[in-house]
Amino acid sequence: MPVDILVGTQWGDEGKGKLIDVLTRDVDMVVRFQGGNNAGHTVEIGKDRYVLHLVPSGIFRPGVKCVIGNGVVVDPIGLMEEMKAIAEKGFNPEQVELSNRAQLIFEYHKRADALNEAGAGSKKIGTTKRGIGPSYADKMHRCGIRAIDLTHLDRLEPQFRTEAAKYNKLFSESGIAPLDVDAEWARVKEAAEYLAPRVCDTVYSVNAMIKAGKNVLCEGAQGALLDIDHGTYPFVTSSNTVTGGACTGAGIAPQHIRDSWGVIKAYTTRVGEGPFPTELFDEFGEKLRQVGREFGATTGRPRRCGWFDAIAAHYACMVDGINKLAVTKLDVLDDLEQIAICVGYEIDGKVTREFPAAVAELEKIKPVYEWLPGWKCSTAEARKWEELPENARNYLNRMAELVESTVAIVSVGPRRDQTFTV
Ligand code: 2SA
Ligand code: GDP
Ligand code: MG
Repeated sequence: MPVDILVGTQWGDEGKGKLIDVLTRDVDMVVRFQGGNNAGHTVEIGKDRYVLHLVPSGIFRPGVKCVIGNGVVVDPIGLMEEMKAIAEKGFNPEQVELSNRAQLIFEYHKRADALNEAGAGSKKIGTTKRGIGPSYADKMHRCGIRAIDLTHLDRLEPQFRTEAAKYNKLFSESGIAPLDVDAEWARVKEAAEYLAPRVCDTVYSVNAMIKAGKNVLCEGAQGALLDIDHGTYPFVTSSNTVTGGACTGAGIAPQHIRDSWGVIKAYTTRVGEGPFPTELFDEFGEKLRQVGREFGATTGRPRRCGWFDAIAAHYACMVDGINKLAVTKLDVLDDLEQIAICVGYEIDGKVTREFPAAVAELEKIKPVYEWLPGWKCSTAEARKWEELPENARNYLNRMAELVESTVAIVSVGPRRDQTFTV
C-alpha cells in the first residue's frame, strides 16, 4: 500500500511544503487534492526560497510526477505564471499533470470573492481573495467549468462568456466595474493553450502508479481546522483539507492509504478571521511572529500567533488518523523561559477536552494551560533526537501524548537539511 497523505493539523502554514520536499526524496508522485492558489507552500533549498501555490512541492526533485488532482480549483492564468517561473529557475514544468476534472477559477470568481468579503461586515472570513469559495460554489451549483475544456477552446469560450455575463450582471447590480469579457477571454485563451498539453485523466495516472507499486504522496493544503466540515465554520476554506479529502480529491480508494502524516507547528498560527483560543496579543505573540517569520506566503498578511493548542490539534489528528507527526518550527521556541500548552477549554465555567463545533462556544473559550520549562539554547543544528536538549524532547513528547500520536520527524529550521527522523 504505497500511498501516504500529508496534511496540516492546525490552521495551515505548518510547513507542509518543506516536509513534502524532504519526503519526495523517496517518492515517485506528489498529488495536490484540494484548495487552489490560496495555498502558499514554502521550500528552501540552500540559499533559494520558493513559494508554490498550485504546483505540488515535489517539483524540485527531477523526475517526480506532480499531479494537480480533480479536487483542486485551478486558476489557469495563475498556474501558467507559476509554471513559467519554475521553468525560469531551471526546473521542469513538464513534471506537472493537471486533472481534466479539476474546476477552474476565473477573474470573475476573484472579484466575487472580494465582493462577498467587502459586504460581510463582522462575518468577513479574511479570505485570500483568490476566488476559491466562488469556484467551489459553482462546482456544487453544477455550473463550474473544468480543466478538460482547456483542451477544447470551442467548448471553453461559450461557457466562459455565459458565466462571465452572469457574474457581470451581479457586479453591475452591486455597483462594481464589470469584467471586460473580450480582454479576459484573450488571457484565458493564452493560458488554455499553454496548459492544454498538461491536462489528462490523472485518476488513471495516479492509480497506475499505485498498481505499479510506486510511492505516491498526497499534499494537503491549509489545515484541518480550516476544513469545510471540521474547521471553525464558517471561518474556514471551501474544501476538505483533512486526509479523507485525498480519496475524493485525487481518486484514490481508502485501502491504498498507508501513512497519514500530520504536520504540526510547535506553536499555533492562524491567518484570516475566526476563533483562535490560544491567540497571544502580547509581546510573546509578536516574538513568535518575528522569530517564526509568520507572514502569509500568498498574501503577505501578518499571521496571528499563539501557544500550542493540544485540544484543537487532538481533534485534527483524530479526524485525520495521524500516525506520524512531523513537528516543525521547534527552533522558534528556543529562547523562551517557559512554554504553555493548552490542555483544556473552559467554557461557561466548565472544562472540556472536546473541540466545539459552534463559533459562539469557540469564542468563549478560556484556555487551560500547562507550563513546561524552555530549553534556552539553539536547536537549529540538532540532527538527531539525542542532540535535542532534554526539555525540548520533553516538550515534543508531551505534544505527541496529548494528540495521541507519534513524533516521526522534527524540523528545526526552514532548510531541507534542518530535519531529522526520530
Ligand atoms: P480562502 O481564500 O477562501 O481559502 O480563505 C478562507 C480561509 O482560509 C484561510 N487560508 C489560509 N490559511 C493559512 N494559509 C493559507 N495560505 C497562505 C499562506 C495564506 C496567506 O501560506 O500563508 O498568504 O495569507 C491559507 N489559504 C486560505 C484564509 O486565511 C481564510 O481564513
Ligand atoms: P505550508 O503552507 O504549510 O507549506 O507553510 P508555509 O510555507 O506557508 O509557512 C511555513 C514557513 O515556515 C515557511 O516560511 C517555511 O520556510 C518555514 N519553516 C518550515 N519549517 C520550519 C522550521 O522548522 N523552522 C523554521 N524556523 N521555519 C520553518
Ligand atoms: Mg502556507
